[in-house]
Amino acid sequence: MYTPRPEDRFTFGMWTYSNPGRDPFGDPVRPLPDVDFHIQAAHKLASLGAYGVNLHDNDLVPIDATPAQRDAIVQRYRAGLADAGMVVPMATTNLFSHPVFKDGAFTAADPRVRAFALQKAMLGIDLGVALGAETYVFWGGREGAEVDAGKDLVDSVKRYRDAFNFLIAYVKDLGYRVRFALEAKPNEPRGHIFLPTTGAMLGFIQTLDDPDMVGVNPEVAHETMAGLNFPHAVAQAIDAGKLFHIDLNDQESGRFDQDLRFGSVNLKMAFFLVKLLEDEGYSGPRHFDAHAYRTEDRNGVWDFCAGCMRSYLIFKDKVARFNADAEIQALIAALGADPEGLNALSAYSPANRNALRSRVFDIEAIGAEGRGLERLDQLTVEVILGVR
Ligand code: DIG
Ligand code: MN
Ligand code: MN
Repeated sequence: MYTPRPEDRFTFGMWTYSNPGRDPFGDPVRPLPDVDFHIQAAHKLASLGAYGVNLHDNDLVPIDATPAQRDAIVQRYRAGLADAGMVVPMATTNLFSHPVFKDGAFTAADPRVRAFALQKAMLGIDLGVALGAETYVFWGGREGAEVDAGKDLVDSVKRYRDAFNFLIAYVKDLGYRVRFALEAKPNEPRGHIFLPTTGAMLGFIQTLDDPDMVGVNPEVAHETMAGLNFPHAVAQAIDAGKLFHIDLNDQESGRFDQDLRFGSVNLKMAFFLVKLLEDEGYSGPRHFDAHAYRTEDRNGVWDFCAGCMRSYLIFKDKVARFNADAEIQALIAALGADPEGLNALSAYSPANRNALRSRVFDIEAIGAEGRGLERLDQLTVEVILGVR
């Protein structure tokens, strides 16, 4: 019942299952990956029921590879992917690891860095398209500041926009079928990252030359780090028609970016997130941008991958039980009941204006009514705990 299948569209980034477990205070605890491992991993993930693998350019192709070396690596990996029956729905550029990006990429004050970032992003898009990606993510891990005197804050937004307008034009010029998804994060590795939340990204997208080409890739851990309610952020993205991709994981609030196994911390968040994605018919990949605890060996990594997918399916089953629970649905229906037909007055017209202006409301009586949310939340918790 909770066995993942390709049609569930679960995906993992190369950097997730091959995360070597290094941290600011510790060396790698697992071997670093090579192309052979990535091909083995594709087969392993397929055996676990996954749909695809995502990658940064340099997860597969070293930053100093020659074009011939790049082509050979891509050819080998494509063959391995095909063997494993796996696809690459999303790709992205690493614009944050190399020291050249230490003060930003698209928003770097140094025009040489901005120019190199555009070149690298174009080559990364070429690579992603060659592997079949239809979504291209931009996470601006280094786009930010510790010293606000170091770059003009308004120019930084303009430079960000110039970069995306350039790359949108590039994609159109080459006829690529790919859409961009912008991923927000409030901080880490920079002290402050520009466009720190999904909401900020949604506002920024509207300032681009072709906003339709660009959506968002919200991540659980990142909105949670900002102290925000992740399902609420995703709901706004869905309403805007901008949920092009999503990064699933888990996170304890007030911590560094933990990228924990999906469903391992905030059970209620996970329940309402899965409910939102399933009820709203989100058809994109369920991408786990997470990694195993540093305590784990590679077998533990596969436990991590299997756990992410299994937990998603368990929550999906709980959502179905919630949606089919007569008592719960009756409570929800009562909350929004409209016996006086007031919903009809919410669209402006002279008649509705007059009706609203002349209506007498008994706000004391309305204010005194109980909303029954304690009962509803208790029943919700009982569904999640498996006793309903
Ligand atoms: C980190 O949350 C970022 C990078 O791993 C990658 O660029 C992006 C794609 O999921 N998420
Ligand atoms: Mn993260
Ligand atoms: Mn992410």
